Amino acid sequence: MRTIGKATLYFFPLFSLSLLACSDNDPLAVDCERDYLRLTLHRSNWTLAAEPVDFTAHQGIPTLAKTRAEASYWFHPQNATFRRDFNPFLDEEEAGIPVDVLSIRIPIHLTEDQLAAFPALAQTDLTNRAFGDSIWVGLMQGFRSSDDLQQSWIDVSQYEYLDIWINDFHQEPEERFGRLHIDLGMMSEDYWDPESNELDSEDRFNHGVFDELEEDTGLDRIYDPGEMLIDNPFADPSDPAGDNWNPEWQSETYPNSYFKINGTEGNRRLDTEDWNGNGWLDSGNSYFTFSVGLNASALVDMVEAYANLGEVPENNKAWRLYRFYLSEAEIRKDPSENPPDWSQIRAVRIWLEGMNLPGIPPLNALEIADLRFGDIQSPPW
Ligand SMILES: [Ca+2]
Ligand SMILES: [Ca+2]
Ligand SMILES: [Ca+2]
Ligand SMILES: [Ca+2]
Repeated sequence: MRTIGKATLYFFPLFSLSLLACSDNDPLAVDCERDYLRLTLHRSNWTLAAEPVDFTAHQGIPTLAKTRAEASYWFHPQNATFRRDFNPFLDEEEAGIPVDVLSIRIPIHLTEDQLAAFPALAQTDLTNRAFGDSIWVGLMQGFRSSDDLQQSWIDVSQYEYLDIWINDFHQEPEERFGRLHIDLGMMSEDYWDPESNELDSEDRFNHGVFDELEEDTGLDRIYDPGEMLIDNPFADPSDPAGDNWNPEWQSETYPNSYFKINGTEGNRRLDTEDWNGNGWLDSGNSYFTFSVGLNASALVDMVEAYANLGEVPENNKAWRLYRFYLSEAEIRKDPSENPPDWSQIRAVRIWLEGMNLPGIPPLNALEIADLRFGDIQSPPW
């Protein structure tokens, strides 16, 4: 290892890492653009994904809107990922520094322990399994500049590729399955109750101001006392719709559950499908798309990196870096829309399909440590 100014270069058996000083998390910050542009993974910037436009046509599945995995949730696991997970050669102090990751959990093929801890998920597990191969799940994020409210896109036209670090907890390559998709461009905002084809927002008076005392109802626009008890594992008589923000809920019986951390009622912020704040529901689709089977070889595979040292990553971690060249992206769009443009990327969606293969350890958790456009290889911090 050698150090040059603020940049530290590591020489690996498999790859080299260069760590630059830029660490700004704002996707629209200009300071980092020269070297890379990192998209924020912060939980609150993401919502469940609206239906990918191409799914039905490409896979012959007629009712995709109904096959999004039920009761999925996403959160930042505490003290579960460390710099050593991405670099076996760090000194002890740096190796133990935590790395924030975004974790998506899908209630499917849950273990007996998990079901015993939280029996309400048993029915959801069955429902998700019953979707068979058509089950999918994902998160999406619309871009909005904090400086210029008129700008609701990012320009990535100067970048060569997109890197993503993922962990699916499958260390054996033959046990890796499922397919990861990343969509970039313009996509429908309609992730909540898409069959109604309406803008769902807590801003019930559509006046552009969030009144926390009057409007923090959740996207159903109903407070607890008026909610109907619905068939949802996270619902109970105190929250009949199961839409409350409640990060501690069930954490005693199911540690690190975070089931209701994404609840929209009582989270003290405006929840809306209207990312770009233009006042209506944008439902058009025109975007670039990448995908990779999770059994494909990765640019960097930390299981291999550790194996070369005669070691195994702890806790079944299987961190891998996949790289997608922008020039190789495919396009998906509605017939009426213009083709997408790398200089105006309005949203990103990450989604999984093919998670349901009985007899193989389940793909029911995916962690993401980094998502960036770049021209350097570097670890996710
Ligand atoms: Ca809607
Ligand atoms: Ca509600
Ligand atoms: Ca509620
Ligand atoms: Ca809210």
